[in-house]
Amino acid sequence: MKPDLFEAPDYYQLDDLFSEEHKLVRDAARSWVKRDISPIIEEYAQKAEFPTQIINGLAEIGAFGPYIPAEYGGAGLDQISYGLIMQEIERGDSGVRSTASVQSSLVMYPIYAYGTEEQRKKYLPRLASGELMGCFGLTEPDHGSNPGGMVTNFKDKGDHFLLNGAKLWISNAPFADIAIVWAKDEGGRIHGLVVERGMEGFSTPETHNKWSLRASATGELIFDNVKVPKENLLPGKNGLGAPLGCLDSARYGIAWGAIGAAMDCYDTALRYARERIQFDKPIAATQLQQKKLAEMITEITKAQLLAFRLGQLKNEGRATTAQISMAKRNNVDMAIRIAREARQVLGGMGITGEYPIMRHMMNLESVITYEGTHDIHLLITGADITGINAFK
Ligand code: TGC
Ligand code: FAD
Repeated sequence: MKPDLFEAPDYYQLDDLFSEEHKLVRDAARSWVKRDISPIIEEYAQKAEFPTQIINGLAEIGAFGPYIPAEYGGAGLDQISYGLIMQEIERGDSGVRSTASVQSSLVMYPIYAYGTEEQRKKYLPRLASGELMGCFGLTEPDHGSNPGGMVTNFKDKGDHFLLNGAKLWISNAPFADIAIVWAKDEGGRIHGLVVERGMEGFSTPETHNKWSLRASATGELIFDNVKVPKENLLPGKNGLGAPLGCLDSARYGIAWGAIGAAMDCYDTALRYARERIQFDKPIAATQLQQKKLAEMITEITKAQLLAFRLGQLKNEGRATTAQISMAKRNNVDMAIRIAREARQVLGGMGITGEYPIMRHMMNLESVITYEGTHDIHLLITGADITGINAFK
């Protein structure tokens, strides 16, 4: 892969709105991605392997639990810093950002928000340092967009719960030490359980042959009469709203992350267009290529402003699920469109691993599907503005 010459676009001088802490956190993540992700990521994506050696680095830049209080090992940062870390990591690769999103918002967050003090102390510091890695099991083979229909269930056996069922498409599953598993009790109410690797009857087969998110490990969670200690139930919240509350946080991070992937594609295409000579002049001198590049920076700028305002609302505890859906949907769609256009600017070179664009483009096919598909987020906005739920 070519050397990482990335220069972040900031067309509307958003830097003026960031605090010194925001910029420090972002620049640390940016330097780490240049040093530890860019040189290796293409190779790991090509061989479809998660680079486990980056776990310590992710922990050091505060990517595991950025907004979890320091007393539990988190970085104690605000939501804009969290977003900026996700942006920088996804500038490197969406699969690496996935690992950080899952660990922070789908594993640490539910333990922090719904767990007991004992559970927080037991798991959070070790998750923040990367000593323990986690995954989040909501989706099932027959229940993706409609997680409320899940069939994974547990029965009360007196001194323990007996868990049965299966989860599909689970990021980090093949190597996770713990899984936050959403399952129904005998009354059909959804609860979160902490399932630990090594519990009898619990297995995590890897999902192979992905054309997308190849540097992220994806797998199944299979529960065959798994005895789960009663103290592993997260007691603070139950019902579908409990996992959906975690998704709010992860989707918010993705709204920022997608900007990173788009910025990398734009920056690569801009540099290439200035250097690539055809018909005796740089292709950047042609109106058609300028149109592509001008539209890219316009869309990136709009997405940056959307994410920044959402971050302010999130810091004030005022961001709604529907506002988060709008930003996740818009920004991921923006990124995938830019990846497709940027790929064309590079001509044939755009399909090679010499440049990051094709990898971003393929990754974004997962990002536009997971954490709620593009269409599901549109329906969330539709329900919010009309007051009529079109899901059912
Ligand atoms: P609905 O009737 O709308 O809601 C059920 C209950 O949940 C409450 N609720 C929320 N509570 C907290 N936070 C939220 N964001 C909430 N949204 C809804 C709601 O008030 C209700 O409460 P109650 O007390 O009345 O029961 O539910 P529905 O069955 O109609 O479904 C709504 C729908 C389709 C929007 C939702 O299920 C959905 O978002 N589907 C998409 C599924 C999804 O996003 N899956 C993601 C799996 S995890 C993943 O992909 C990780 S990718 C890895 C990575 O990030 O890298
Ligand atoms: P379906 O729900 O079957 O949807 C298929 C199509 O139908 C979509 O286009 C959808 O928009 C459309 N559709 C569905 N319902 C409606 C409707 N009512 N109206 C109109 N259109 C509709 N899940 C986890 O729990 N944890 C993870 O860590 C995780 N990681 C993932 C990693 C990857 C790489 C991928 C690809 C997925 C991951 N997922 C994870 C699962 C992801 O959240 C689901 O794939 C997603 O929610 C969509 O579910 P589905 O694939 O079953 O599609």
